[in-house]
Amino acid sequence: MAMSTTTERNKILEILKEEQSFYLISHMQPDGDSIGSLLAIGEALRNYGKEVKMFTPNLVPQKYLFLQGAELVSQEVLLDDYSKTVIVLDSSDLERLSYFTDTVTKCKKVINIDHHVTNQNFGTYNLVEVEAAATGEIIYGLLKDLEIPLSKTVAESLYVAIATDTGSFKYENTTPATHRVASSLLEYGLNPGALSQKIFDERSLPFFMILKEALAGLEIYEEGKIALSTLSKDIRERCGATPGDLEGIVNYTRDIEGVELGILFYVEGSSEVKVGFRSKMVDVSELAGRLNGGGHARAAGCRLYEDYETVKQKVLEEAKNILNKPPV
Ligand SMILES: [Mn+2]
Repeated sequence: MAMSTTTERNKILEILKEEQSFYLISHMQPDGDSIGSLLAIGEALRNYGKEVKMFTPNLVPQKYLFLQGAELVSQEVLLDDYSKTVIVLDSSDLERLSYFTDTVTKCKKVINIDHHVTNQNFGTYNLVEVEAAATGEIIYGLLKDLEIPLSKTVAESLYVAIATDTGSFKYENTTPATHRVASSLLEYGLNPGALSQKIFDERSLPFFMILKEALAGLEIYEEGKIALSTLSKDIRERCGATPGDLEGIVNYTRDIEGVELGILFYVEGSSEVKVGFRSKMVDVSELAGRLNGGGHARAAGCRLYEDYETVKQKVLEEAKNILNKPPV
């Protein structure tokens, strides 16, 4: 399990204090935590007198565009000074940075801030706190230690980071510490109801069209313990779905009463299938790991380069193995 030492954390704090200019980047297919963490540390460092440039390999999803600084996030590889420190957020490995990977690797110092159990400790300095519910929770701790006063908008970005990675404080990763951080953030005058409506409740029409297809294609295995569905590229295009519209669809497979393990296949081509896993008790990061993927205990995924039928049989077999494994 990846754990950072106090020395490494102190070194990171020292770099954040002493260096003047940073590149910040978070992972592909951005979620609320990656975007919220990126914008929060970006704005906080800027308020602290630093120069920052923020990057993601994909556009900031529509529903997070209201966050302060979202328009400053670039998809262009404008990291031209390799002597600068690059801070990688919420990414278990460098491949999650998509077409930025090579350039980031060239930078002299890489600071890796993350909470995934599967983190590869790829940084020059690593701050991997697996007990943190979100990378945003780690950023909050760093900003406190740096004694950088939070603005309302920094607090809002951090709140969005934590609220999304905990599924609105519903997932098992939600700890007393998570609530303590969220509580301090609300002190900045945030409106949790309005934020929830924006980031959770309101979904695009394509999302509901896709959900309809996913539910129509539901299959049940292992006496109701496994539920799966498949979304072809065709269906996704017909519904006009962007990657953001697919977020959360997989949860519906897991949420069925009696189901322990939910699986969603996204067919990307004749020899590429992305797979999402959700569970109630089973450790799906282990399941994903066996299939060259990764993630969290209750939410993980993998990508397999074979045809759909082969992938489906392989995944089902491993899923059954995990499900029937005696508890440790
Ligand atoms: Mn995260």
